[in-house]
This record gives sequence, C-alpha cells and structure tokens, in this order.
Amino acid sequence: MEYGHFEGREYVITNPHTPVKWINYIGTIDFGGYVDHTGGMLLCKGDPAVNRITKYITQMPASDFKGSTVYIRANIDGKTVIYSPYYVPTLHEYDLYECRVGLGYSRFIMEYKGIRTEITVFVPDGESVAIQDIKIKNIGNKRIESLDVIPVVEYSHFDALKQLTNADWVPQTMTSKAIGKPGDLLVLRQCAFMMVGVAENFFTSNRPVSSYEADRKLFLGKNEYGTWAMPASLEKDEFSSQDILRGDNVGALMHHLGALEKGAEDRIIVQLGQVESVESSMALIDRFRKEEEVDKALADIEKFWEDFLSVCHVETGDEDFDTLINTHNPRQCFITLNWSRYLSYYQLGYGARGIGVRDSSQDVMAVIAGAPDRARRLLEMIISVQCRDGSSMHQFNPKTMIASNGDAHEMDDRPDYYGDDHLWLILAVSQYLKETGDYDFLKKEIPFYEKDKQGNPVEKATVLEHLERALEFTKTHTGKHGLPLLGFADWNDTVNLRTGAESVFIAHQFSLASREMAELFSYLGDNEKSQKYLSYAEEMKETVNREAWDGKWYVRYFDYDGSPIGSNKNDKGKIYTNAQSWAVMSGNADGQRAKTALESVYELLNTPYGIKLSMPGYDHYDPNIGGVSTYPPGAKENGGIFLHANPWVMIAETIVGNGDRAYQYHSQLNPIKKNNDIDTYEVEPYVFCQNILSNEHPNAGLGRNSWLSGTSSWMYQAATQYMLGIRPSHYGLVIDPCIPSSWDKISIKRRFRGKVYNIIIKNPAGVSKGIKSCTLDGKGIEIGDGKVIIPVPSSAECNVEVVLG
Ligand code: IFM
Repeated sequence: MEYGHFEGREYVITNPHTPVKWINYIGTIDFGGYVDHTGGMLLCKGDPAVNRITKYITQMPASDFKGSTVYIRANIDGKTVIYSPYYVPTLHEYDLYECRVGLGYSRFIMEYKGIRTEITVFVPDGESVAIQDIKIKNIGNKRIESLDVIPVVEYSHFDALKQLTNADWVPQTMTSKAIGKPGDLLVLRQCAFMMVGVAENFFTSNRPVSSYEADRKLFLGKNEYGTWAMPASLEKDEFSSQDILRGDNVGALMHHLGALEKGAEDRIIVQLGQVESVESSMALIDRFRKEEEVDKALADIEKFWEDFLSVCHVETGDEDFDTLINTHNPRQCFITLNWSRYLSYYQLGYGARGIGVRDSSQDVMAVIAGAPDRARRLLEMIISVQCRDGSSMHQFNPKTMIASNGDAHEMDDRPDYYGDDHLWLILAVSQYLKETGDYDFLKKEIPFYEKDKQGNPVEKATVLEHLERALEFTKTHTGKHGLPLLGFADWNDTVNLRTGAESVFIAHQFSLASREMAELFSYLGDNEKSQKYLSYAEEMKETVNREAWDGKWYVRYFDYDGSPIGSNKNDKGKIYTNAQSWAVMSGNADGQRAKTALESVYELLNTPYGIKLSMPGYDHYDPNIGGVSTYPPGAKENGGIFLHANPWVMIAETIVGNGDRAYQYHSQLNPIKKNNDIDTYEVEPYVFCQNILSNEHPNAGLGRNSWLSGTSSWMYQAATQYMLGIRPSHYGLVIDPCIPSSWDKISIKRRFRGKVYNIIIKNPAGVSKGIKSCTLDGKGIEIGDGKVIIPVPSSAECNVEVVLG
C-alpha cells in the first residue's frame, strides 16, 4: 500500500490510513510539540511533564480525536455537511486528502463537497503560540449558503501525569473563561485554578466568535454519548457560551463565515498559545490575528531551514540518498537536538527524564556546522554535570540543571554510574573544535557538578581539564583484564552486569577519545601531552587485542567473574556489533583483524532490514544480564536491529575501504527506500526510527520509536563524513571519500568555518576509495595516504576537484 511520496522538501501523505500515526514537529521545547498527520496535536511549554497543554493520548486508537481538530459545517443546497478538514475524527469520504510534512510546519489539504481547505500548522519562531492558518475555497459548482468553522482543542492538566492518575482532583482544578463577548473577537482562557496569572492557555482567532463551548460534556452532548465524530452540540446553531469552573476542559469556537460564492476564498487564523496572563497579553495575541504577520512568521521558518540545510548539499545521482542527506536527515538531527528524548509519539514525556549526557553529546555532533551556538550552549550544560572525579551524571533537567544518575540507582548491588557517559564529552567537544575552530572554548571555566551546602559549586576547571579528567577516570577504573569497568551500563543501557564487569566497548571508546586528545594536544603544540594520550590509546589497544579477541570477533563484555559475554563460548549473545565496529573506529583493530571482525558482522548480524545489535537473542528473562532480556529475541537491544549502532559499522567499513558494503548498510536503513515496503516498516518514511524487529522475531522489519534517536546524528555523520568523506579536522576540511564503486561523479557544496567549498569527486575507474589527484582552484595539491586536507581558504569560496583511482 502506498501512503505518500516525496516532493521538494516535503513528504506528502495522500492516504490518512497510515499503519501508525506519522508526526511532524512544530516549534521547540520552549513552546511546541508535534502534530500528527490527521491534525492531532500535542503541545507543551518548556517541559511536557510539568507544562503540558493538550491532551493527546498516543495509546488510543488512531481514529480517535487527539488534542485538536477543526470542524467545518456547511450548508449546500439546503443540506448540512459536517466534517473535519483533518479527516479525524469524522472519518468521512473525501475527494482529496494531503498532509504535507514540511520543515517546521504541516499543511493539510482536503477537498470535499466542493470545499477545498488548506490548513498550515506551525509555531512562529520563538513564540508561545501554535497557529492554524485556515484557507477555504469554494471549488464546487454551487454557492455555499453558509459556512461555519469550529476549531476545537482538548486540554491536559499542566501536570501531565496527574491528568492520568486522578479523575477527581484534575477536573476540580480546571477552569475556562471567555475574555470578550460572543459576537466579537474573543479569547477563551484556560488554565488550572492555581495557574491563573502564571501560565494561562489561550484559544482565539482573528474572526468574531458567535459562541463557545469550554466543557467536553457540553460539546459532545448527550452526557458524552455524543461523539467526537458527531458532537451533539453541532446540531445546534450556537454553543452554550458558559464559563467553566471544573470539568474536562475543551475549547470550541463557533465562527459563522457566511456564504461562499463559487470560486470565492476565505481565511481564518486560529491561535492556541500560553502566556502568563491573557488579559495583559492582548497586544501579543492581536499580532498573529494579522495575515501579514502570519505570512512573515512562516517565511522566517522557511528561511531558518534553508540556512540550516545549506551547510551541506550533495548530488550523487542516487535520488534517495540525496533527498535524505539534503533535507530529511539533517532536519531530524536538529529536531533530536532540540527535543532530546523528551517527547515523541513513543517517548511520552511524562517522567522527569531530562536530557541524557550520552544522548545529547552524540546529537550535538551532527549539527555543529549549522547551529554552532546552540551546540556550544548544550556542550556547556553537559560539561557542567561532570563530576570532579571525571565521571559524569547521566541525565539533567536543562531548566533546573538538576542532574541524576538515571537508572543506575535502581539496583543496590550494581555500580551507580555509567561507564561511558564522560567519554562522549571528548568526542563531542573534539568535533565542535574541528568544525568551528573555536579553540577559546577550551579555556572556558565550567564548574563540576558537586555543590556545597549552599548549593554553590565546589570546583571549576577549564573545558580542556574537564576532558582530561574524563580520560583519567576511565584510565583508573579498570578491571581484572585491564579493561574499563562497565559501571551500571555503557552505551547499551540494557546490559547491566554485577560490579566488576568490564566493557570492551568502553575500551574502544577510550582509545578513540585518547587519540582525539592526542591529536588535539599536538595541534595545540603540547607534544608531551599528545604522546601521553597516544600511549593511553596504544596500551588499551594492546590490552584489547590480548584479552578480548575471540577468534573471529571481539568479545563485548567480561562479567564480574571474568567470564566473556559476546563470545563464541556463549549460547546466547555470542556476538555484539559494537565490539566490532568500535574496534575499527578506534584504531584498536587494524589489518586483517579489522576485516575479519567486520566480516563476522556481515555474516552473523546483517539482515535485509539492518544490522542486529547482537545474536542470538536471550530467550528468557535473566536478571543477571539485565534489561536486555526483558525483550523477546529480535526486539530492541536483544538481537533486534538497533539502528543507532548501524552507522558505526558503516564508518568502520569505510575505514577498511569497503564503500560498497557501507552503501549497502546505508540503503538498508534509508527510510526513503522503505517507502516501498511501508506496511512492514509502519513508521514514517521520512525519518529514522530507533529500532526494527530483526529476523529472530515473527514481525521482522517492523520499525518503532521514530524521530528522537541517536541514529539520525550518526547516520548523517557516517554518510557525509565517511562515505562522502568530507569531515572537519583541526587543520582544514578533509576529503577522503569511500563510496559505492558504481558512483561516477559526486558534487558537494559544504560550508566550513564561514567559507564555501565546492567539491567535485570523479570516479572514472569505478573504485571506492583513494584519491589519485586533486586540484584546489585549478592547482594541484599534495595527497597524503589517499586523502587530502584543504585548509580554510582566504576567499569566500574554493573549488576542489578530486579524482579517485
Ligand atoms: O544508548 C542508549 C540511549 O542512551 C538510550 N536509548 C537506548 C540506547 C541503547 O541502549
């Protein structure tokens, strides 16, 4: 079944019966949320757990009303038609339905009974209001005698969890009141009683409201035996216009737009937002009643995205690859940076989860070129939750900066820190420096997380020292085999072993981080430090190769008693992907061993849907191995395809020169290519998801947890920095492609440190890797080890042409 297609920068959904809801993000976590492809809207301000605005219950069936909709009531030829231009909740026949998933907006087009509606939903940049810009046209051959437009919203209690846990307290606290008189412009003010003057939601439009409904029972009617599909209140001309001091709060605004002649058009702008006080914010509210302000706000959003996406533009001849890299992948990276793991269709934003140090460090890595200031701000926050011993807190709330050790406190007999968190800092900061050249950042003093009794930090250090402490923590926390201790878990959150267990992944991560530090100190001219950290990497490499090579691949962990996990000796969990990919990425595996490890991944872990994280899956719950065994085999971390880990294998393949394999892996995951088998995949074809069920599961190929995943950052890095091979370095832009041998010509426009590089890669010999010749603005330049580094030019642009061979 086909549900839509790609068009320009949009994905156009043309059939609303998608296998699951497909969503799009509007606004930011400061105010915003997501809108699904049938107009349901989940909005929050600041934090979906503590300031949620609309009631959107993901788990309810797709056909149900979810948080927001619009009804159209039209009288044509003496007959009344009532329907929603979003399709849900009226589920009516239509002549045309489109949901255009755009950059920062969704546009819904519906043609029904000769009425064409076009609704653009978005949040103006930096504002706390969601706009529904509704354009209506009579495209039929009859006059529309009367046309009513009724936008409707259902509110959540601001405390999202309370909404679900107390059905007396919540309704007793909810209030709704009209400001203004029916027949005129009117604002419906809604908030919890305790939030009057603190956080008031407003629902309004730019047209007179003849009446309103603020209570769900009154809106649905018949003691709620009226339905969202056919609310009983719409059988009457007007609503009750009652203010409400309790109940399930909704907002419904009746607009009589009058008759619409053949070919005539009308427009109405609806706002749903939040301010401290509605009464003192009328000027602000008036602003987006003006069509020109709404048009300008949308144009500003388009401008932002054009600028953000102009950092890198590629033409490889593979349309699916290019569409992904030029639009959808970097868009997802930015959205993920912004929302971390706070709120999606799957991550429901009820708990006090906060931002993950590990997650956000990786998210940052893909957006530095397009959003350097945001990247730096987030890095500063992440560094400020590092502990004095060099380890890191696991999560923090970005508003309060209160941090926690995540789930690591869950089991008394396990360590209470994560063994990998602090090392991500080094990789992220290093990437930031290489991209921006902002070396002053290293001198910035940032406090460690520990506070005295008054809540003041007890110690601060420069960013550079923070990084060094991170390395020292791992250096000094090793186990029986000389490998880093796992802590509660490493990147794989779900393998939780007893105290004393060691992680080979962290060993690789430590080697990579040490090499990055060695490179940085060498660039800074401190050779002593550079050598010191190089020796850290070399010593770890030796240890890993001595202790963890299993014959055809690397072991993944050693348990507290020294026994291997991820070894041929195990019955289940014999091989884990990350121990192989990171071995190559870190330089711990080279030569034949690197190739053998990657071959094992291909043979044992690859499927047509992607690479599995491990195999075979654990077949029963085993508290000794931890959360991984809570899933059946083939799901999530238990032998499922955990997409985040796939690009690491792609990067490793490019390091060993296997561009065809890297491309095969990339294509397996490219959601655009999944458009052809979407009934299996089910989730949006325009973003990566976090997990796909593997061939060990009866529902193989089914994707879930789309949008907010580290997959987007690493897929983008793998494609642009390793397959196309354009990556920042301390000394300039590296060009080191490793492409499918069938690609014969690629052009890339890349912005780097304020300059534009126009790069052409020619591949007449049909190889994957190795630059044979290179010119910079027509002059030949030196090639080192098959790659080139192009320093930042003095002119605004430069032209680079490389020939592989
Ligand atoms: O690495 C983790 C991430 O931090 C949270 N989601 C699951 C990943 C793998 O376990």
